[in-house]
Amino acid sequence: MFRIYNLRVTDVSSPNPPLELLEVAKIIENELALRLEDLNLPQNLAEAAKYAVMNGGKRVRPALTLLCCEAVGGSRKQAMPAAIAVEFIHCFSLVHDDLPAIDDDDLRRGKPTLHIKVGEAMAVLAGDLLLSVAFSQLISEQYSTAQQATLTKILANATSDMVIGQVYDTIGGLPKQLDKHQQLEEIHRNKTGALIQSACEMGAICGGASKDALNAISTFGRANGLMFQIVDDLIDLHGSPEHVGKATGKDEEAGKTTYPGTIGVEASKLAVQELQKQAKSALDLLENDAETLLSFNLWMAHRTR
Ligand code: GRG
Repeated sequence: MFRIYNLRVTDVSSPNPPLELLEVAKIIENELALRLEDLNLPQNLAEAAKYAVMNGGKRVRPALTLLCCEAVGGSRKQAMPAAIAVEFIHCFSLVHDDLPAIDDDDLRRGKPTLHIKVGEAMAVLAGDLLLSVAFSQLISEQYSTAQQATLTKILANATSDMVIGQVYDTIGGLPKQLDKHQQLEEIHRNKTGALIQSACEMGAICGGASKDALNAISTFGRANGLMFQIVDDLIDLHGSPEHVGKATGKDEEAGKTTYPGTIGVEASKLAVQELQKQAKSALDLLENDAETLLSFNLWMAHRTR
């Protein structure tokens, strides 16, 4: 056992996040379950939504929201509604991404995907539901009207960027003037990076961040978001479905534009290191202690699923 940025960790390349972060994920899980119950849905839709959300996700995005709020001097509690909102959006995106019309996946988080479990129509509808109830989380009395408006704008923009990224990735339409490397970055920053960046920025807004602190968190989130997808590309290339909990090797099979496919495995690993350093430098600009957030970022650079 050794310490990284003050957290006790058994191994940086452990598939599981540091212990303290597993605890954060557990608190988020409890809150997700409560928020779903509060929706008062017909039983079949409630079961589908629960299956889509309460199924062993790592809770990376909501954990970032809580930790970014804390890193600008707020409390984790202040950031909870925004954290739930971003995880609902993420779960919606996974459900729709897995559909036969898009990625056509049978396995997600180690279990049959939602459309395999309940059929395509219900999976589409449960995804739609999660997309809408995500935004109602932001209309929370915990937030001022100005905060509600800012949070809504950040999450709506990130969600539409994610859809744009998915269109680029699966259908095409990238701006023609971009070279191969720029195309790659454009896909990744939209498809995955935007939502992760928004998770961080929303945390900062919930914590009442100053302009400088919000800028620092935004830079952190941007680097962290791109890094996350490059690591995901490497996992898709090298991971086993049993370990990762979803089909792997699919990017290459589908001829997708990936980092390792475009710049090679070693250069992709270097890009991860570089982005991790950029994320760390951004946190150095904060007045508050961001050690937990930094530890999380480090684990994200080394994760294996
Ligand atoms: C609007 C029809 C329609 C579809 C939306 C936008 C979209 C489809 C899909 C989003 C694109 C997507 C799935 C990007 C991949 C992002 C990614 C790496 C997901 C896995 O995230 P993890 O590892 O998953 O955090 P867990 O299971 O831990 O939550």
